[in-house]
Amino acid sequence: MRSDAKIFVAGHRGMVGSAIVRKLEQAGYSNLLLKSSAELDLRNQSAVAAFFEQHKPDYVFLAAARVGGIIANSTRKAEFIYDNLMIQTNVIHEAWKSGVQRLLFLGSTCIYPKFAPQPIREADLLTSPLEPSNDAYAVAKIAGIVQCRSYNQQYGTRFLAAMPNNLYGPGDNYDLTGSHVLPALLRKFHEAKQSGSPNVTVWGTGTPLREFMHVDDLADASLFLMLLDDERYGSILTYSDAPALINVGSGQEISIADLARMVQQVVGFEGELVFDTDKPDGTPRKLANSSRLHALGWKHRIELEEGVRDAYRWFVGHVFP
Ligand code: GFB
Repeated sequence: MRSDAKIFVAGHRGMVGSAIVRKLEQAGYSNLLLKSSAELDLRNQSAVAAFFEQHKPDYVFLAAARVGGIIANSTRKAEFIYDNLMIQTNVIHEAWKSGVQRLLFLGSTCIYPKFAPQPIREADLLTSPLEPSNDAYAVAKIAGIVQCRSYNQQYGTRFLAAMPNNLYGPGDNYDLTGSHVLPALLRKFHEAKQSGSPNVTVWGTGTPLREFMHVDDLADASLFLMLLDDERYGSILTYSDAPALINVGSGQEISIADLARMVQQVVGFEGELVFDTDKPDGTPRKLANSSRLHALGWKHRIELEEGVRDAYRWFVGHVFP
């Protein structure tokens, strides 16, 4: 990817897209195409077609998506399936039509079966039923993977799908009804500390295991994949058991209860934890097998506690000073 390559970062205002933009700028890429959703509604087929026709990007990072935590996923399934299908279908299709050289489609490890063998390999996709709380989101993302594969096979494109684990970091969503667990806990502990509340409620039993990664590590992995030489990039596209699909994990697995204790300590809250078992646990475990990415030479850099401290600094500086 030449330093003057025209790069479209779809979803650059979100946590993932903005981290990719920061990474690209640090790496010296300045010809970035960035459109807010008000300027370009990616769900609108003709608007997306006109955009690609006019700008003809060389590379695409497809980070635009409707995302959310376990409650948002289970209560707003229609939005999750419609928005994600529309966005990715339009962008992937127009990327093919306008001759994009490489496209990186970002999803999530919740595409894998609820009871997939752990750590989950790329080849475990579609081998047994999904976790029901986020099946609409997962089915949309699976469709995007299959779209990339199908276009690669039929049209000779070089589109790749990368599946990160649970992400967190600057620019996260701190709305308690829509957010993921880590930003929710940062906010809950912070507010409890400020108000002198004696306890903080953690959803579920605390036993589910999740793998977390700082979004700056995902941005680093995304650029790493985009910059792979043709042979290594092509090797991912042609894996016989899972073409065009690669996990991006950190291996940093922790129970929700231990995560809550870590956040409690980082924030400095001295009260009690209360587990609300009326709230869903979701899938019991979701650890990605990232050996393919590791074999290519990439590894995360930001350890969980350091990342949580960074996310808390950002939260205090931007959300609830
Ligand atoms: O992060 P989270 O919402 O999503 O929840 P998933 C992870 C775990 O944390 C669940 C528990 O067991 C939650 O019950 N949890 C505890 C909390 N306290 C809280 C809280 O205050 N807020 C939230 N949100 N959770 C999502 C999928 O699944 O993972 C998406 O729904 C996506 O599709 C994302 O794939 C990465 O990890 O369960």
